[in-house]
Amino acid sequence: PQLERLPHPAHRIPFLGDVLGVDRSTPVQDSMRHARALGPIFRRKVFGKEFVFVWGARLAADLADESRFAKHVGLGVANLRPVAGDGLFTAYNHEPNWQLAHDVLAPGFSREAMAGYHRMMLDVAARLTGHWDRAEAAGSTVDVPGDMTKLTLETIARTGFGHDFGSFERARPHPFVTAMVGTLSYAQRLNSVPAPLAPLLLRGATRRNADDIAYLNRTVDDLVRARRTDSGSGSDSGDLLDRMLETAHPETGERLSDENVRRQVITFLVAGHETTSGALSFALYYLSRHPEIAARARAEVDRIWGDTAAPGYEQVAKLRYLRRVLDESLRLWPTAPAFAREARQDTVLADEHPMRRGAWTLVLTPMLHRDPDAWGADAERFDPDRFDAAAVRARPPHVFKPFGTGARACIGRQFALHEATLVLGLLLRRYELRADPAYRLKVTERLTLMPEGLRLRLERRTPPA
Ligand code: MNH
Repeated sequence: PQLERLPHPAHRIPFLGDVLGVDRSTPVQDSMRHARALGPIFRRKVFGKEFVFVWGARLAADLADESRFAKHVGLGVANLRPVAGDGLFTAYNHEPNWQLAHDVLAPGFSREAMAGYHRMMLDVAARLTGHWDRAEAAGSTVDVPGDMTKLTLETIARTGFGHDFGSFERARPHPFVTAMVGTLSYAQRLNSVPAPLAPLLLRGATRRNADDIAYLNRTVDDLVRARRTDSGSGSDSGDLLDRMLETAHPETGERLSDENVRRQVITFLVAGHETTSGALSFALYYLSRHPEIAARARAEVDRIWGDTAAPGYEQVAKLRYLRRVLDESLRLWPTAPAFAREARQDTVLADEHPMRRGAWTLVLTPMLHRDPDAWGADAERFDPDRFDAAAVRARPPHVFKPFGTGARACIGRQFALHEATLVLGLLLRRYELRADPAYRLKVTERLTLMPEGLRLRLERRTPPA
């Protein structure tokens, strides 16, 4: 969009933080504040650079037109290139490895594949409930985001690569996790310093980041090598790694290179756990704050699962109300809070804002999800019934985008939704969730969003016989 014409925050005298880029720990929530003041499209300086933000439903719907717009790899995504290279999430649209990996991996996220992961997801969930049972018995509270992150990391490691980080058994995170988190926060920090000063300001961090990446690469290469050796002996775990190593492209017969497999493994570990962990954590926050909604969801679980010790794949898909709770949590706090779209050719956004080929804009998802034009005057209120079938039909399309849009939308969507619904069902069936009335929602940002410091007290319940 033509920059000069767009509304922007009033200028003020820059303070040191603006210059050094420190003290910018909540860029998303700051942008939400500006969005409320400036309207559906605006520009603002973040990290010393000018960005255009879009959140109005009509504008966002136009950006979903794949014939004129595509994913833009920039900012936080581009900063992850040294770690994730041309892996699915960070690949440029024109890189041949995107289409190749997409085609090879898509069956790994099909319904049948998901039904195969279900058992492994149940096993990991049992480690969470074991941990929570002990906390309940001891009368202590549980660390929701911390434990959800352990759960989702173990789930993707297991279903993806048959690996066990032992997160629930460790006092400190596995070194692989520390390295991964290190590279993520480094990527975020890179945004917050002016590029020319980065070598100076981040010198120590840059060295640590290189070590972290080397460690990630080494660990993944070992894993892949081990798998290549024992696949000769006929073991077949049916996980994502097997698919990557064994599947040839259906038409061209091409395979992923070793280098690319390494990129994909790291991509899935990174993309597949913090986002889902945040989604679960926000859902648990809202469930603990709305006992009547929790009761309704719990009644559904009791009705559909009865006293089955281990619910089957199909029994998770039937939890329609619980799915709405999850959708509604992802509406208010989409844990991947923005995605970037660029013009494929010179075009005019929503007949109003001229864009040159290659120009790009950020869709600010939490605000798109609160646009009164699409969601009504009470858009800030938590209400899962917004996702019942009739209400969904009554809304314009392209106003709910927690998983992005188009060809580059999230490949792990069904995976995340299945995992999260399964786990919420298991937790609701097993515990009453008691919120600390003094807790005020505080959202932290680290590329993804998370309810900081959320702890819950649990009470075991006896499910109906
Ligand atoms: Mn996921 C892309 C959100 C879970 C793997 N994911 C995206 C995008 C969003 C997103 C938004 C698009 C980003 C962009 O346009 O730049 N993802 C989520 C959310 C959850 C999630 C909110 C959980 C909730 N994602 C998962 C899981 C996996 C995964 C689980 C893997 C198992 N996501 C990906 C990959 C991509 C992606 C891979 C890149 C897809 C592509 O470009 O082809």
